[in-house]
Amino acid sequence: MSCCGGGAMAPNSIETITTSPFEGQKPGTSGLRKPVGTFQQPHYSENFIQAGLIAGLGDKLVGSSLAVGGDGRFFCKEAAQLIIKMAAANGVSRIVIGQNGILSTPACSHIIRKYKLDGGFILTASHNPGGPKGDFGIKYNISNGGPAPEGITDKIYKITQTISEYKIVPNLKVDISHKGTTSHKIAGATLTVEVVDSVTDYVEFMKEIFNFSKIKEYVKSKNILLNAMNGVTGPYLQKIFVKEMGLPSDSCLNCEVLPDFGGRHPDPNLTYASDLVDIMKQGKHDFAAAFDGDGDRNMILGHKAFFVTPCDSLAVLAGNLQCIPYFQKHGVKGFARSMPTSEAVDKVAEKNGKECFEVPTGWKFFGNLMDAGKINLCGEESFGTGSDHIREKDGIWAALAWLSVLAHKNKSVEEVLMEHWEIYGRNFFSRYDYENVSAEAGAKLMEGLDKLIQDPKTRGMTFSDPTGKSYRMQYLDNFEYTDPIDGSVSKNQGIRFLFEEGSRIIYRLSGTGSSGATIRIYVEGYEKSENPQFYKEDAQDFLKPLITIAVRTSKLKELTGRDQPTVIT
Ligand code: VG1
Ligand code: CO
Repeated sequence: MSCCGGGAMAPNSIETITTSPFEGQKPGTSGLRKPVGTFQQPHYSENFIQAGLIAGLGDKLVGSSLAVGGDGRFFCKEAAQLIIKMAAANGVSRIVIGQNGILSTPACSHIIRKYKLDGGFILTASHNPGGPKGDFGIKYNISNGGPAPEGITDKIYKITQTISEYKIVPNLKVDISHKGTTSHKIAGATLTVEVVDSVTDYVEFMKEIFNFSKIKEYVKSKNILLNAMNGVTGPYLQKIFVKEMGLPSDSCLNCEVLPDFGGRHPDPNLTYASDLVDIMKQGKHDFAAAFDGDGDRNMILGHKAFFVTPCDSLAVLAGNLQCIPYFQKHGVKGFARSMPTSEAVDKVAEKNGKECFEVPTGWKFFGNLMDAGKINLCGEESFGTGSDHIREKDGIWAALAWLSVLAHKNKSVEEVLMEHWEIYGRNFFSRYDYENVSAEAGAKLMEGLDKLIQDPKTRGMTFSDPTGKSYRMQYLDNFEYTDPIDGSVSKNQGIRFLFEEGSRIIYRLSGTGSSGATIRIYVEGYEKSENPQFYKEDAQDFLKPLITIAVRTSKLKELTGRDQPTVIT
């Protein structure tokens, strides 16, 4: 019998809604990312969430537990409520959610692990712009706290291609603006929703990993700047650096979490965080870090905007494990990097007798290695650094790790880098991004390169730039990865040209864009010199011949009409 009369639904009753598939719901490098308007279409988000619940939780779905958190961008709150309603209808019995639906990606990963949850939904398009005209994203993470591996994302995609119905409790209303636990009766079962403080668990964890009093002493004697870029890290930075460490509040910039990130790209690189670079150039500060929309990326700058490439950042941390209490306590077995990331960390591994793994682009590939205890520190050239404390990359962790190194050594960022290069040599690295080219041009470029690598003539060839600088080909392929733990194979992960003496050119298409294509060209060259001055050379100058060769060989100008990249890192 209905309680409300007139054929109205009983409160909290489960409805099964008929739907049909949408094209293109294939999770990319890190979840499904599309323009907000796409997610707002009737049934679009619902279809993807239903597929995520089924593929992610399988026969554990009824009675399972989930984390939900997002980076505060436009549509996060609506999506969080939708997930609660659908999780309830699918029999989930426990949800842990950040207050107002807000959790940074690393904080969400930590919460899944700490509360021993079966999985989670992270609501973010990371560094992609937000707002009603920007991007939104949904990512499913598994019980280890990491992004779902390809086996699960493939299953999600498959389900979205044939989906015909989803389940929802349309009337369920949960107040996520107040901390606390509420219980909801759903068709004879109970759903418990725990609204937790967005920052507390994470900050407590950082205090276990790092020596806060040592960092506090150090940062008080220096001028440091942290830039949240109006993404999710603002409240975390204020808690850690202002409240805990006593820095003035103006040392943390753009800390208000804005649904459109103030209209900018929340991407911590030299182009999109140029305001921070400009301040640092004035020479009044010793250290700066910036973070992306969901808080998993970081950029590290030293005095006068001395730029640490993410590849070097990883290698420096790997070379200075003694400065970080967590590594001292738990030990470090090995390192890993994504394929396009420079081989700087490999040099550290080699010299210090550690294993080093090379995986495809995307944090999901590190999870198995961490779970198996094979690696404890890893990173990507795309401003991602992290350890096995969680299963996502972690921007604030990286800044605290750097501050630990600086405090321990009492050296400047530049001095730490110089010392590193003198021991290991320098892997000069640069990435050229050509954003928003047509999907067709992107595909053609990759096809052309694929043909080239299959041509036996290319092997053993010497490539020269107009000045006569030449590189002899040593090995080339389209990178393929076999996961050493579960044996799963990932093909077509990027075209690699490996030259003699450690120079590399790598090409791949981005898997995080929401329309068209983004071509990424990664260029690397290695040098070891007796003269330390040599290491100060500008990477662009050092790599110029290789960049010229990379652009020409791919026929980039002819195929895309682009003369210049959108972003140079
Ligand atoms: C990019 C980066 C990759 C990173 C991914 C997600 O992917 O290159 O290294 O893991 O973004 O990072 P792609 O496919 O566009 O190259 V985030 O901070 O956007 O979650
Ligand atoms: Co991110």
